[in-house]
Amino acid sequence: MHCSDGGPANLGLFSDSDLQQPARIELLGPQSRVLRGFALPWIEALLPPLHAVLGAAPFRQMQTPGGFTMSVGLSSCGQLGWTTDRHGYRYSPIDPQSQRPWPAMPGVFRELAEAAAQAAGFPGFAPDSCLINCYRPGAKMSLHQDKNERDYTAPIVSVSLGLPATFLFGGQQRNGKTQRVPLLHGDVVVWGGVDRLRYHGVLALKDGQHPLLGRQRINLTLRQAG
Ligand code: MD3
Ligand code: FE
Repeated sequence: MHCSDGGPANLGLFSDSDLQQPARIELLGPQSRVLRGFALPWIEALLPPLHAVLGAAPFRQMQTPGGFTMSVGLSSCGQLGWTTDRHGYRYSPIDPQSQRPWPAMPGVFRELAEAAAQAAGFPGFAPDSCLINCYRPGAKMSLHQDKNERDYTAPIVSVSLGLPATFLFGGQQRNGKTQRVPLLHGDVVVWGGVDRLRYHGVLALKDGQHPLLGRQRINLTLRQAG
């Protein structure tokens, strides 16, 4: 196996085959899959560029159109970033806080997302947006649909880092049944096709200490938004 096969470089200290566990793939819906631990071999390569992005575009708590302050802190990188304020939800090429373009998407984010999408049956995924969500203890995300993207045929890839969370996966209507899915550090989820518009959310984060990330959960959500 070579570095160009898609995994992060390991400086030759050990072989890639020691690192990558066999895929543990769970079916969440007809076209959504949890890839347990898929991001673990990428973490070392992911964290320095993540910190650089957050240095240029720090987490901030945005306002919803209804006038509430989101409990989740948000940032973005890539050509488009998701934002919300009193005027509505939208993607923007400019960070409203700095009035500058969002930081570029680190290559390793794109490579991880493409590899995960491919492993879940969506080859050729080319994200132009990465939303970075920060959950502190107590932060949550209510049931919602992701409808601000131009093209619903592209999948969405999410990478969970830090403290564990309980993901809520509903149906096509808000009042339907929901399944609870634990998401742990290194888990990657890919949603597409018939599952793309399903309601989803995250329960309030339980307090804890993660050895790498501390008292928080960071979720990367990679999308083809434009
Ligand atoms: C399921 N974020 O940012 S992962 C969001 O963990 C969001 O921070 C959650 O929901 C988080 O919008 C959940 C991402 C996710 C994204 C799109 C989906 C899950 C989805 C679309 C359909 C079904
Ligand atoms: Fe969402």
